[in-house]
Amino acid sequence: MSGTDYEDLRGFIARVEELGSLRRLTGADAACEIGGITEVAAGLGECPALLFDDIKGYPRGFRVFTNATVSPQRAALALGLDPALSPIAALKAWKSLRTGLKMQPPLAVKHASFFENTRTGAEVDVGIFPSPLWHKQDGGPYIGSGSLVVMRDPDTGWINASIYRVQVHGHDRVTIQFDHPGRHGAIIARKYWEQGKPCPVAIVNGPDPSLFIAGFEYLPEGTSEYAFAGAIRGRPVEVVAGPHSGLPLPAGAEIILEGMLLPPGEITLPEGPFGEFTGYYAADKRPAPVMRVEAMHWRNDPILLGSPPMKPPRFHFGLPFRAAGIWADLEASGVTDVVGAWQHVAQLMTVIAIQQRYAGHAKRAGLIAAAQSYMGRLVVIVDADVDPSNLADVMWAITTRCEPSESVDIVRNTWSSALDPRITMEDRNRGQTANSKMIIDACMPFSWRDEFPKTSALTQDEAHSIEEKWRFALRQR
Ligand SMILES: Cc1cc2nc3c(=O)[nH]c(=O)nc-3n(C[C@H](O)[C@H](O)[C@H](O)COP(=O)(O)O)c2cc1C
Ligand SMILES: [Mn+2]
Repeated sequence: MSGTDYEDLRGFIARVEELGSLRRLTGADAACEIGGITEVAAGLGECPALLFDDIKGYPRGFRVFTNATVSPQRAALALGLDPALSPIAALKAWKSLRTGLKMQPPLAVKHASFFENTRTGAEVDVGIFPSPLWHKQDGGPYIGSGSLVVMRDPDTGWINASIYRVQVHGHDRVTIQFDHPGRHGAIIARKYWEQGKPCPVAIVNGPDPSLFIAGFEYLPEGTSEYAFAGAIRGRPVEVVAGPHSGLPLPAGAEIILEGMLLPPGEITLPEGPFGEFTGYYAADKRPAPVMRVEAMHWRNDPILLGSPPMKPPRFHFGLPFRAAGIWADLEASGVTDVVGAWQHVAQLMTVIAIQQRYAGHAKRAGLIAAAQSYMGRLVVIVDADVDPSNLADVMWAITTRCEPSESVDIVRNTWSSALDPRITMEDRNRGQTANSKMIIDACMPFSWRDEFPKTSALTQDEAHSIEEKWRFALRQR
């Protein structure tokens, strides 16, 4: 892997523009309009990225960039892969790369463009940035929907930098929301709070896509997202020390907030509600820890990276990164001949394609994939001739190769979360956040696969070469 060919968010936007998928919009309202336009655009076939400027009530140049990586092409570009790869080929390339990635610790530098503008103390006003009200029933505007939250473990010095949403409550007050107590940020903050201290924290708004992807990855405790982003980039992330927090901050970032996350014993604020990636609200307002913002820094004409959760199938990433993880897990568990993996409906449905080798092969893959599928209820196993990224093909396999009375199993009490809309609020409140999963074996039955009716369809390779050869004639009007 040669790494990425962008340095910062602006470099990425320039590459997106070269691909022809950038749209510039002026005059939109941060209250619901930016969010609405973003959701509509994400549902269009070409799925353009959007750069909003001249936002109503804000100075020209204070911009919001959305749908950065929602298309498979731009998700590939963000990883430094060829955006012309087919989605399934891009995911396969990423799966292989990810297994061999070498962590690259960040590199300390002295200069950062975000020191072009600084405000501290009583001058701090987070309200100067056009934080969108993303969905109309959200509890308020969110400056952080695609922002990194940076903290240092007080015992080991490990820097955690992952994505948690950040709601604006006042000129120097924002909240940070942890989905559950196992989040690294929650674990680190608690260590400070237990000593009766506030936790130094920085919010990185407008990170580049390598940081955005790293912030979503499940990394082990002690591993910094900065090192993983460096591995994606093929060179270290450059960081400068925040003058107020001492925390390392990506030098290419657009807008930085530095401050303290206050002990919840002292203060909390009602956070949310916030539309989730399931397409629903998961809860009403809940108390969340408060960050007192002590300093803010921003580049001239700053760009806020916005990544609101939207109704599926729209998702932050146009390549299902979690499916690459499951694919690697299957291989690591000794399941051979996995030829593809994908997730549909914003990671709520997992599909694995295998070249069947023995009786029980498909179910072996299905059980592991089910165990590793967060929140989803559907796991489908298909034969190697079916493209798992093509939902129509997957449904064809289900409707022609699966006999429900024989080929479907249900596993109970499996991994979900408090965001799951199909678990009662009463259950969620008492921590009963498991669901069940249906494993659909949509492969030809192994024992009589040789007698299974032959398909009349073109193979994926045949279809591809015909499309290459006859593309011009087929597109003529
Ligand atoms: C756009 C986006 C928004 C997210 N928002 C939240 C959030 O508000 N709270 C949360 O706990 N996790 C959120 N996540 C998921 C975490 O970032 C993800 O699970 C990450 O791996 C957690 O990192 P950690 O292991 O360092 O805690 C979000 C992910 C993305 C991509
Ligand atoms: Mn982490």
